[in-house]
Amino acid sequence: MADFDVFNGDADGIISLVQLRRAAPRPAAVLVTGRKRDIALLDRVNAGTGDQVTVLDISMLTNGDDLRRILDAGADVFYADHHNAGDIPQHDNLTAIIDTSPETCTAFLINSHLGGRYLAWAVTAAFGDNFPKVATRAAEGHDLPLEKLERLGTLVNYNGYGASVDDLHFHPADLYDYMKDFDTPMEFLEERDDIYLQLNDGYESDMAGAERAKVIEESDKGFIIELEDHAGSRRVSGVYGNRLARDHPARAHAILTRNQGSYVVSVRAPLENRVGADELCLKFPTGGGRSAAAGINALPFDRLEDFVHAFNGRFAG
Ligand SMILES: [Mn+2]
Repeated sequence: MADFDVFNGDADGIISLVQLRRAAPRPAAVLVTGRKRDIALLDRVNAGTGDQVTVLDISMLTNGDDLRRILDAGADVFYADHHNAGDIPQHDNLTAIIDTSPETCTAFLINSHLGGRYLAWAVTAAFGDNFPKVATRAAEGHDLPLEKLERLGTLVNYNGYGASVDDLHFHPADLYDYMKDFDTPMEFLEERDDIYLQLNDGYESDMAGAERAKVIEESDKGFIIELEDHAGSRRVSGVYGNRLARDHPARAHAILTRNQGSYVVSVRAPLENRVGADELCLKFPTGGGRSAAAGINALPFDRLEDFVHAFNGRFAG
């Protein structure tokens, strides 16, 4: 009998698991995670009868074949997510909490599942996943240090971005390991400020680099930039996109970063109307995501013009 904890390596994925394992520890679980964009995680799981597989914050659409394989092999699966799920298999061994509404994230699905026991963690994750309104609303009346939680969520989310795990400050499994021992993010911040400071220093210097980006397209409806070609840009692109989105809520954003002969593209729909990002990205091979935030893993250089055209068609038209 084995346990597998499979989770996205961003703030939402890591903190969803922190909450679940505070409530129900599984110390021997095999941790399966990676960068934020490594979402085809279930293909690494070989589970069968008697095994328990927990899957958090990765699309069931992407992982559907492996989910069916694991269910057919007899394992029990608990699956919580807010990405496009496709057809949810009907199976006695599957418990699925799927909600693709643009106003929730996986950590809040887990928060509800646990009756709000670790709300401060869920609030941190929601900030990290760029749901500031959800986070603030849920925190009302709870006397939480919102600025600190927002910063921590942002930093943990930032840590998930990179072209490979080598780009990251911490492997997401390690970051989970450091956080899982604390009932609240406030306790974590108090005990492990070494981790906080390392992330914060990296973030500050990477963000300073992003300010020097090359502007490809700029209007009051949309903004496309290309970051400089180095690891810091690959780490900061998603978080920088979130900041631009918040500073310019009526505008859609696309951030391009060069990686091994193509662009990694990160798209944010306007905060004021959080739809269309997935629709745009799905027009290109290796594209995917949610209506509010989506991406393309490898956009060939010679498709840049097509992309700018499609972006304008979707958001600036
Ligand atoms: Mn998420």
